[in-house]
Formats: sequence, structure tokens, C-alpha cells
Amino acid sequence: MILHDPNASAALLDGIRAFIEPAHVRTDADSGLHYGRDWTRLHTPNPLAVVLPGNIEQVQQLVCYANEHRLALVPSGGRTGLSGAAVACQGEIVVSMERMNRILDFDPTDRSVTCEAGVVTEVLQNFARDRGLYYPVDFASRGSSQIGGNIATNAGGIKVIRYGLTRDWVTGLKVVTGRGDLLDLNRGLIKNASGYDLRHLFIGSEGTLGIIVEATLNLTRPLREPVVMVLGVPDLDSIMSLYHIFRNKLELSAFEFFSELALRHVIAKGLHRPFEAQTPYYVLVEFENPDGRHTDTALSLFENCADQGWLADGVISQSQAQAQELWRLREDISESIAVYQPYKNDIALRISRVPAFLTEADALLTREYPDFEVLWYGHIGDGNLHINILKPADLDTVAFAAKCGTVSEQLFTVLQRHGGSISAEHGVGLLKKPYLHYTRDETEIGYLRAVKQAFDPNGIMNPGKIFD
Ligand code: S2G
Ligand code: ZN
Repeated sequence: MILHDPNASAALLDGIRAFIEPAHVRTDADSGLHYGRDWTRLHTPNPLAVVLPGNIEQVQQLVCYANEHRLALVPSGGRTGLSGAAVACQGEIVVSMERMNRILDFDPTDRSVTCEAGVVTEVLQNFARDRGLYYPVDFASRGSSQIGGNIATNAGGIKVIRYGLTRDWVTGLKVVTGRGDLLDLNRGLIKNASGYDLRHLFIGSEGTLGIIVEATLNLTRPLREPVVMVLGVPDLDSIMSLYHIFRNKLELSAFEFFSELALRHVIAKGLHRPFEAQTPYYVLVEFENPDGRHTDTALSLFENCADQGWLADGVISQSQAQAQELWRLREDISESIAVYQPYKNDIALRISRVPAFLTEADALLTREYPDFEVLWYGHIGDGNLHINILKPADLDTVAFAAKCGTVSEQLFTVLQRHGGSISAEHGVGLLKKPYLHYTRDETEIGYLRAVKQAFDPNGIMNPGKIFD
């Protein structure tokens, strides 16, 4: 347990100012609010201070100092997380990586880029694009999320079906462990059979093993003339039929879905419906279409699926601008419903289990919670479903969260039967911690604790996140 006497705080912070410039050791309320939380709003930020190191040496000094004084550290990137992993609500010290935001190296032969943890995802994407390459891990929060946070949560997003997750693009990682040791992991190698790959322990560790300070990432060639289709779908089974047929005939870079309820919230923000028909669900597929060589295939797929009754209407982009406009129908969902303080679930299943789970979960929610507005959307191509329950205006946040906790227990009981995970890409943090046992059994959690003990023996790294 990390304890500290508030009276001793001033002396402790002065100790930090001895090796980090005073301007970058902040205790003002605005900094505490700004840096003390992610996109979740269930906890009141209450850090002891916000510290912004400028280099690896300062990060190491801070971790050593925190061990000496048993100070809790919460690593902080773009704070776009949705599970409370970057929340500091118990007098921890927030360690913001935003000053460590340089791109350090690019190698055209390796097609790799090395950058500090605080580089914004979109900055890296643009850096790659300007050199004729592509960093293919992509999601709506690209403009504010940071590479270090993407790695700490193994961020997924909208292109996973073709390009995989962040984990698949990290070829080197420099981390400061909870002991204060600097590890230079894998150093950009494609092959390296020299024992346990510690890089993969830090990917998805949510700041609980140490602080990611630098990463080497692979890049690839850009998508050639990507085309987007949005299809109006009558029911859940048809979604899976479309998935099978489109995946078998086209190399998809995205296969997303969203419900009519989700679309209505995006339309309410000023976007236009993709077509006249209103259907219960919509599928968005993306595939590259150099010189239009796959257009005929796509159109004949559309006709066949329409004949089968699997789709009622659809649109295919005629330009990159229209493709981007169609993407916004999916990508703007999260932002368009934020005002309703949605209770989010982000579950993962084997794709083969998606139809059975979707049907069972939808029936459960409709039966048990008829007064809840439930939005379904997500990355069906990865078996990743986002279930968002919008907070009714007449229910206060605490009562709503309590009721949704019950919903989660019921949903996760169904999920467990289908072998799924309580978190596909948003992580566990604080919000999903009470439900971890639905996905990891006690034996496995024991091993997670043993790993934590090896890297952070004093428990200073993001204590209370993922598990206690
Ligand atoms: C998505 C973004 C966050 C949310 O839209 O795919 O991962 O709203 C989400 O769930
Ligand atoms: Zn998602």
C-alpha cells in the first residue's frame, strides 16, 4: 500500500524538483484535472502532482526516487483510454510523457521509425505517409493518443482485420521498469530467439510494469486507392453472411458494423444518411481497389447478397473524399454519444462465436433492460463488439453505473460461456477490474501478479489497475 503524509508532500516534491525542472513538477488544480484522468468520468482526479520528464534519465531518476519514498506513479500518454487505466485519484504522481515527443530515427531499409513515447499517433502516421509509407494502426482518437499509450494498451482500432494490433508493429521497446532499470528490448530485430520476449509483456501492461519511453515501429506500404462500401443489413445473421462472402472474395482492410440507433446519433450531428433505406444494422467494408480492378467483384457481391436478402441497400465510394465521409458514419459514433456518458463494454469473441453471442446478449438486454438505449457497433472482423448503454436522463451517474454493473455481470456470464474476453482493446484499468475473473482464472491471475512482482516489487507502478 502506497501511503504518504500530505505534510511531507512538499518536501517530497522538492526532492523531485532537484532533478526535474520545477516548471515540470506541477501541483495546480487545472493540471491535476487535465492530467489526472482519461476519457472515463467515474473517478475524481486527485494526483499529488503531475511530473513531465524531458528524457529517459529523468524518468529513471523519478522511478528510483518513487521506490525510495514509496510514491505511486501513473504513466500518462494522450489519456484517451476508456477503462480508467490513466486515472490518478489517490494521490499518485502522474508521469506525463508529452514532453518526450521526438521522432528519433527512420530507416528506409528496415522501413522502421524510432520515436519517443509522447509522439501523437497521427504525427507518426503523417511522418510515415510523407515518406511513402503507412503506420496501419488507426482509430478515431489518433489526433490526441500517444504512441506510448497505444503500446501500453495494445491499441487496435479499425484496420486490425488486415494489419493486426499495435503489438504486431512494435519491433523495439525501451522501458524503465518499476525497479528503475532501463531495458532496451528486441532493438528492432525481426527475428530474435534469445529467450523470453519481454517486449510483449510491456505491450498491453497499462503502465503496471514500468514506463514505456521509446519505441521502434515497423511501417508498410500504403493502401492503394481504398474503397469503402456501406451496406444496409436486416439482421445479425446477415452481417455474418456478408462477412464470409466479402472476406472470401476481397482482401478487406476493414469490416465494421453499427446499429441504426448508433447511426441516428451520428446523423444528429449533421452527417448524411448513406442511402434512403433505414435498416437495423449497417456494415462498412473497406478494400484496396487499384485501377478499379475489384469494382466488378464488389458490385457482383452486392447483387448476390441483395438476392439472398442479406442487404437492403448500399453505397460504394466514388472518391477518397466520399470514402472518408462514409468512414465518419462509423468513426464519429463514440464522440456523438459521449454527451450521454455511455456505459461501455468492449468485448472480444472468436468470430465463429459472434452470431450466437450477439443474439443471446441482444435478447438479454431487450428483456431485462427495455428502458435502456443500447448501441451496438464495432470491429466484427476481429470479433470485437462495442456495447454502449446510454445513461437515461432521469438516472444519476452513480445509480446508472451500479445498474450497468449488473448488466456487465449478466453479459460477462454469457460471454464466459462463449469463451470471450471482457476487454478486446480498451484494456482493464479500473473499470473492468471487478470482472477480470470472467476472463482470467485465479491461477492465471497469480501468474500476472508474479510478473508484476518481478518488474515492480514495491508496487509503485499504476497500483490498483488491472488487478490488486
Ligand atoms: C470504437 C472507440 C471508443 C468507444 O469506436 O471502435 O473503440 O467509443 C471504439 O468505444
Ligand atoms: Zn473499437
